[in-house]
Amino acid sequence: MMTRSTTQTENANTSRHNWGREEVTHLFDMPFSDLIFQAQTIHRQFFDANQVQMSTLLSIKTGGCEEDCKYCSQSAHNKTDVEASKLMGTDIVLTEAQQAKDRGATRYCMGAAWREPKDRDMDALCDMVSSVKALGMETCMTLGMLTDAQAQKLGGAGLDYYNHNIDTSPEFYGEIITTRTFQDRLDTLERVRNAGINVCCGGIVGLGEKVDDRAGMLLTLANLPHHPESVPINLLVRVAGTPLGDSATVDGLDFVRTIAVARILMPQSMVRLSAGRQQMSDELQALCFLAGANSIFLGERLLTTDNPDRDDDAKLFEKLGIQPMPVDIEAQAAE
Ligand code: SAM
Ligand code: DTB
Ligand code: SF4
Repeated sequence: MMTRSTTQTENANTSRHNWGREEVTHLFDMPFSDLIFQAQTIHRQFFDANQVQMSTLLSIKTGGCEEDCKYCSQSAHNKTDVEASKLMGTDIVLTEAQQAKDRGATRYCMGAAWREPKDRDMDALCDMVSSVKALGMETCMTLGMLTDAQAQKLGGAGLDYYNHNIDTSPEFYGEIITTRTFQDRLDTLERVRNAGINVCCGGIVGLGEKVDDRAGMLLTLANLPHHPESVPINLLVRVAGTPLGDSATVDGLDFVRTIAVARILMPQSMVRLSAGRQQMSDELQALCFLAGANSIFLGERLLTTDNPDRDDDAKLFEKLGIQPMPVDIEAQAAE
């Protein structure tokens, strides 16, 4: 078996898993400066505040997905411009991954528009994992629901992280997805955890949820038996042709509050300022970093939508004094 770059047992058990809903609501209600100060103080106990982990995404199988996620460009239920494609070959994945590495990414995240992978695809997926690792990059996959055997197989190939989001609160979830349940998501997360793969799990802000739902989403994550090592907080990318294509914009400061609360509840996790950076000003991104975000997607494409230009990102990091996080520091994974 290939080794993973991080392990789930390295850290002392210093984080809480018994947060109450009122405590989380209270955090969301705090005066902004007090909240950011608390988040930044906690952030500095566990991380270098000027280092940001850089991942790059690739859609290895695009569109035609049978799930009905209301935000997604790739759902067959939504009439978007995205064209469906078959699973990409390892050779193309490798070329793209090498380019991402050359441009400064340390982790390569491969996403497929599936409800779940088919067993016949598992060998090709494992081949991608081991080949990308051989380039000296960390690997992440997001393929939908997994069986125990599939999780074990990916773990055996050396997969470092598996991304599977809860997306929103248990209460609001049914408004966004009807083709699989919140519990299905938790079950996959447990299988990933049991296979010894680091968990990447977060959600989306801007689905029409209430602040209470943002609290419910973060409370669910923070009270898992282990905090996800990586917590992506996505700002909804409004895609034409999806039911949420015309959703109201999110107040930037409310988005920053969500990042800050995630940082306070899960002090040792990497909090990723995930989708939506393209729609944010430099100032808003800077506030997100101040609130404790320390991971981003680098590269001009997310899965099917745009991410900031390389040059714009380079200028922003220069202005903010942000350095890429070396992989060995990342290894201080959440407990
Ligand atoms: N099909 C797999 C699944 O749903 O688990 C993997 C890919 S899916 C695109 C991964 C995650 O991306 C979703 O759970 C959602 O949180 C996020 N996402 C998808 N479309 C988005 C959008 N338009 N804006 C923000 N986040 C989005
Ligand atoms: C996550 O939480 N965000 C990424 C990753 N996990 C797979 C995906 C963002 C997708 C944004 C919309 C798109 O590009 O299709
Ligand atoms: Fe499919 Fe994932 Fe998009 Fe949902 S989020 S429609 S499961 S690709």
